Amino acid sequence: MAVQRTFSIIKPDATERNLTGAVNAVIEQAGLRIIGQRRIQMTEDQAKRFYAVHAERPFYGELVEFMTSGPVVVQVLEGENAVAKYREVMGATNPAEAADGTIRKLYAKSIGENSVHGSDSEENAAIEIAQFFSEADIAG
Ligand code: RTP
Ligand code: MG
Repeated sequence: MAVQRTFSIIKPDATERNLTGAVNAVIEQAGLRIIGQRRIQMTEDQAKRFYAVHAERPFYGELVEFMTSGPVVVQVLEGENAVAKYREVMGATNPAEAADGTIRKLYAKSIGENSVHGSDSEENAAIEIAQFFSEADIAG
């Protein structure tokens, strides 16, 4: 399996509860390396563009409002099979369905306020990383 990159966001419900380090500990214990990281306040335009794929979904407005409600930490993760590995480490979208030990089982508040984002494919990972990082801000 090849070394891949994936894109991660520690969402506002987690930064608000001072859980950045706790989330990063789970990521690193899973063998993923944090090779880029920045704390930002997402603008409405950034959040709308990032979640454009969900524009027609009923929760889109709520999602954009949530993602701009406080600071987020955007990250580039690297490791063997990183895209699928991080999805596994995050757990199911709905924390009630997330497996024990996953970030969402440990920390998510609800299906909307679910602490982390992770890319769902290698192609989307590249697009999402490019939205928030230049190569100069990534060091593997
Ligand atoms: P993500 O994109 O954030 O990594 O999460 P995901 O793939 O597990 O879930 P996705 O279907 O892509 O949904 C994106 C985010 O929208 C919010 N959501 N709210 N209220 C709802 O029913 C609902 N469903 C989804 C969550 O914040 C989810 O992570
Ligand atoms: Mg998704």
